[in-house]
Amino acid sequence: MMQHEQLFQSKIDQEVKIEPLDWMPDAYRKNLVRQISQHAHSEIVGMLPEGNWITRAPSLKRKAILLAKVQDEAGHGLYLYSAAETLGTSRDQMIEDLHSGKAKYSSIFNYPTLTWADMGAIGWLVDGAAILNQVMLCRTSYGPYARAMVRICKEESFHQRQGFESLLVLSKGTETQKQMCQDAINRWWWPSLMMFGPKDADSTHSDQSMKWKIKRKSNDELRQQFIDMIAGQVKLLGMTLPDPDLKWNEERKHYDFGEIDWEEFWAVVKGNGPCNKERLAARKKAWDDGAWVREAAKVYAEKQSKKILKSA
Ligand code: BYC
Repeated sequence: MMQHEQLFQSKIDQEVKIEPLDWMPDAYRKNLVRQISQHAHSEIVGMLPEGNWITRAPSLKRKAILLAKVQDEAGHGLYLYSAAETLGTSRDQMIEDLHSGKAKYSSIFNYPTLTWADMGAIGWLVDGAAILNQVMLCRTSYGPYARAMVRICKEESFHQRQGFESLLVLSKGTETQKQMCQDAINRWWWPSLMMFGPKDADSTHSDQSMKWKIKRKSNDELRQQFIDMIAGQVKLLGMTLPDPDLKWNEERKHYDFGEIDWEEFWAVVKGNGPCNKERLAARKKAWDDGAWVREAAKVYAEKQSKKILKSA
């Protein structure tokens, strides 16, 4: 066992990817199943707030973009569930854990989408936050997860740009459109900062995940990178971020920022955010409504196998 563990750690240290059939510590496997499945759930639950606006997009062009984006999220969920399955868990188990509340999904998707400007703010801020985290995950130590992330990042990059461009149009529009744009930024800013997880000092998994190179940057490091990036971009929109303490710090060469409401974060993570119940109910309904499709696909696959066996 000791030898296995040494070989495993030296592969990680030498940047050799860990593959599904390689020996790995149980805790590494468990941690990855946790993170990848929660990531997959986030993509699937994340379709709901934006899906809410597909029928109300203001033009055919915006509708086509939004449809493509929401479909991309479904695809991301599929790549990620498949990556998690290579670790020996099943899709049914992961879905059950989501429905029972055992598995988490990103806190951000428990907030409502109140106006069309929220579609732009989600693309720019939420996908913007997601992409910083995911660029790091392209180099994560587990091969199937890293490879899934490469394609996901390409698509997220389009998502972020379409969000920014959509807000740019609003920011140059009528007074009402400008107000909608600012209001959406105000509502999504703090929840976006919470996406990066608790402060490093309060993070349960970071130390071990960094040693195993599952994570390569800490929650606080990525959060700071995001704030620096967005504080620059918001000027192009002529809008502001809702933080009176946001200020460039010449010494640190980073923006200082105000305190995140961690009570709100933990309340949302524990299931008490504005939309937690609604989101889970929507997912459960979709699962129940799809039961006949899964059943039909299973019977069809069994029939095909019998046919092949007969003709062999
Ligand atoms: N929300 O020890 P920590 C997208 C939990 S979706 C809820 O720091 P870790 C998109 C954490 O799970 C992209 N829970 O954890 C889709 C842990 O609890 P458990 C989503 C959170 O894992 C549609 C506990 O708090 N991205 O792009 O080392 C439309 C302690 O935290 C949150 C990913 O999932 C949170 N925000 O670090 C648009 C990326 N933060 O599990 C866009 C993959 C923390 O022990 N995930 N918790 O019960 C990660 O990189 C890491 O899991 C995190 C947290 C950085 C999020």
